[in-house]
Amino acid sequence: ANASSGPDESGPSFLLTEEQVAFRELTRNFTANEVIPVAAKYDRSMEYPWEVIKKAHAEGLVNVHIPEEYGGAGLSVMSSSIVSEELAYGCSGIQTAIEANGLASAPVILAGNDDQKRKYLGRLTEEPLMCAYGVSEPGAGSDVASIKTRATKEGDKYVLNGSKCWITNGSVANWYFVLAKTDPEGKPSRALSGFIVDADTPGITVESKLINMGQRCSDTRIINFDNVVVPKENLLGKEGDGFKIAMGAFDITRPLVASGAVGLAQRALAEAAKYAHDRKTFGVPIINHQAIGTMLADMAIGVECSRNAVWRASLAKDHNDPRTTYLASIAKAYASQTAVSNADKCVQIFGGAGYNTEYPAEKLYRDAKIYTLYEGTTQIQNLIISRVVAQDYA
Ligand code: CS8
Ligand code: FAD
Repeated sequence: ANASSGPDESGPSFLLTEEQVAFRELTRNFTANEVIPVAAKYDRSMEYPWEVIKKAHAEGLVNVHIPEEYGGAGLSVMSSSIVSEELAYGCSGIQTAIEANGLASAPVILAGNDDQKRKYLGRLTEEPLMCAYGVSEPGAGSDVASIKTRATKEGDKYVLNGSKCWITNGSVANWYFVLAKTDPEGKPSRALSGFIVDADTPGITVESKLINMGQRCSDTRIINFDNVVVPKENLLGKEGDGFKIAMGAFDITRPLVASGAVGLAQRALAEAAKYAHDRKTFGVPIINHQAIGTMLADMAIGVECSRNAVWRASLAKDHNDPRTTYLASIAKAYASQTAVSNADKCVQIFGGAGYNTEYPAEKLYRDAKIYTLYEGTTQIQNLIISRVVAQDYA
């Protein structure tokens, strides 16, 4: 019913194409049948969701924005955002594990040469292999330019030394995107380079799983690089391009992380509304109490506005809009706040049951918080947005 042939000359349209509706239905069914039934189990065991990922890979729901010539679905950011939202509706931990592949492959899509793309993207589409994006370090998260990992050129190789922290898919990755300093004396944004590093290279050690508040089946690790030799063929772009490559990846993935937050926010609304129909107090279903209705209305407003912001940012990236970074930050900041707020209201509407593991509310509450932290904290999104505002009105 929501299908159309796409945007036309009449201007902006929120109608989805037939292909987008089909992807939404495919993912929605997959989520209902394969994700929702196992989400609580994986949350409790904190086990990596390999079985779900293998099935998602077989359905074509992993690596969706890898170009078709390298075996991917070649979806636009806009279409990918629909897939991310639907998966996160079922379990944002599983969706994060899946989308971390999208994040790690983004620098290769943006800056890789044909050989690098064929080898490393092709591999991901042929079989269910994971990859990881290694930028953050124990001493540097928000301030990317201050990372310490060193890549020293020795003949036709680079030697990497340092540690990366909080790396999603860290222990299951087949290869890593690693940002490292190649010119310690250079201007911060030209001092870094991006590398593709095979995970089985000698000198790499992966520490034990970090135990997080939520999204507990997602695998987050510290990775150490001790004299890790990387052939120069694995340098992405040119020396000094790394900072811009790493930032460019976020233009694709911040809208996709934000769409995950929308999925979670929508799930919180759905669970709260269903419970509010069933639960009676003072002789009526609690949905009839105006105070509950107002909370549900606020949750719905949050979902719709966040999704609009995500679609706006996604389309901006797809159309090379120069304000993409700014719009991606707006979507990320707003949708993550909505996820936290909706999860909080969901727990509130469930009353005591919201605090208990028998219902999905408490998991949503724990899972939501990360959205304000990873892929750039809310304060960093605000920094990016405020710099543009300052320039606009200078
Ligand atoms: O440091 C930047 C920043 O974004 N910090 C946040 C870091 C972050 O988001 N980390 C996330 C890590 S990954 C993660 O969390 C994974 S979550 C788990 C997986 C989930 C599933 C997907 C900053 C604070 C915004 C900027 O820092 P500054 O040091 O102030 O640099 P700038 O002066 O802004 O920029 C320096 C040069 O870089 C250019 N630039 C900036 N942004 C971009 C983009 N594209 C291309 N180039 C960019 N977006 C900028 O123009 C400057 O260029 P110059 O030529 O030097 O003038
Ligand atoms: P800090 O940078 O130390 O920030 C601390 C506080 O100061 C925050 O509130 C921050 O907003 C605030 N702050 C910092 N600078 C400013 C400023 N200029 N103005 C105002 N406030 C400021 N990274 C990867 O590279 N790859 C991954 O796959 C990955 N996955 C992750 C998964 C999880 C579960 C987590 C928790 C993190 C992950 N990260 C990953 C790292 C994540 O991107 C960082 O944690 C995040 O960018 C914040 O960095 P930090 O933790 O070092 O906090």
